[in-house]
Amino acid sequence: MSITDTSTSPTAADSGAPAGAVFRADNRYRGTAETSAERVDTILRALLGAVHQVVSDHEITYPEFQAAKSWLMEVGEGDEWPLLLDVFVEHAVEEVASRSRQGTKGSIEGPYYLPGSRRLPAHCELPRRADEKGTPLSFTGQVRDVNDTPLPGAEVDIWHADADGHYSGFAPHLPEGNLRGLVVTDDEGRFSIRTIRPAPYRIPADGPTGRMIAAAGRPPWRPAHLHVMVRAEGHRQLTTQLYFEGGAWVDDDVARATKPELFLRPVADGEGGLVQRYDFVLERA
Ligand code: MBD
Ligand code: FE
Repeated sequence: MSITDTSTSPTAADSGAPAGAVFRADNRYRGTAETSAERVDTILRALLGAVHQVVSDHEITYPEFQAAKSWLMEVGEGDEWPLLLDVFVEHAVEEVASRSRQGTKGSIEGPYYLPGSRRLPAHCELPRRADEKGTPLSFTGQVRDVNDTPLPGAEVDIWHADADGHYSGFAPHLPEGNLRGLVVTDDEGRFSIRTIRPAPYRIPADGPTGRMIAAAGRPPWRPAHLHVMVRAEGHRQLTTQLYFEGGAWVDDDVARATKPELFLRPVADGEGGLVQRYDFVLERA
């Protein structure tokens, strides 16, 4: 298969499982969750209490209990815990974190962030294949603080799926670093990034996460989105996602991570492409 062949869908082994390896190598949060025995006990009681209540209310049978064990073991064997937890649980954690946040709304990080993207100047094109498919998208904006002061030298670390809904690093046919970049804002805190409009993302059907979603008869889709982490010296990092108003699955995100403030409405540039301005506002750390 050539590196430009986009006809194959990544399998669970190509995408969910590498996300497990990426998580294991991630040391951003290592050693930062110091928790007292009292808090562990409180949370464990609450968590097990909720599980026991489901067993009782829904009269879970022995065959169902054993099937649940098998499925949970497969989640581990397939290295899909990061994918599963980011799809089903991260939005709730993000909502708690967002309670104390001012400025641009956050959203979940998901399992496909990769550190170490290429540093790019403020006005740039994301790395892409020579024959990258998709509608050109010019994504411009400014990074400011909550008092409207522009933030020069801020980092807009952006990553998104291609026009087939696949992420580089998690689909073997895509070149490393494709549609990923760490863009540094100019003297006025501005950036303009040329890229393409991503497609919706489908949870791989052949892994335990995809099989559970199918077993529940739910659509396995996330709406098309741009992921960003925005960082500036002395400011609280923003992790969010931007969605396309009116796009497929925006009202039915399997990961429940959309917020109305994060919807883009790109306009035609008159040359077959789209333009969108979106400004990011950071609060002080
Ligand atoms: C994604 O692309 C994503 O952003 C999340 C949160 C979960 C699975 C795939
Ligand atoms: Fe994503």
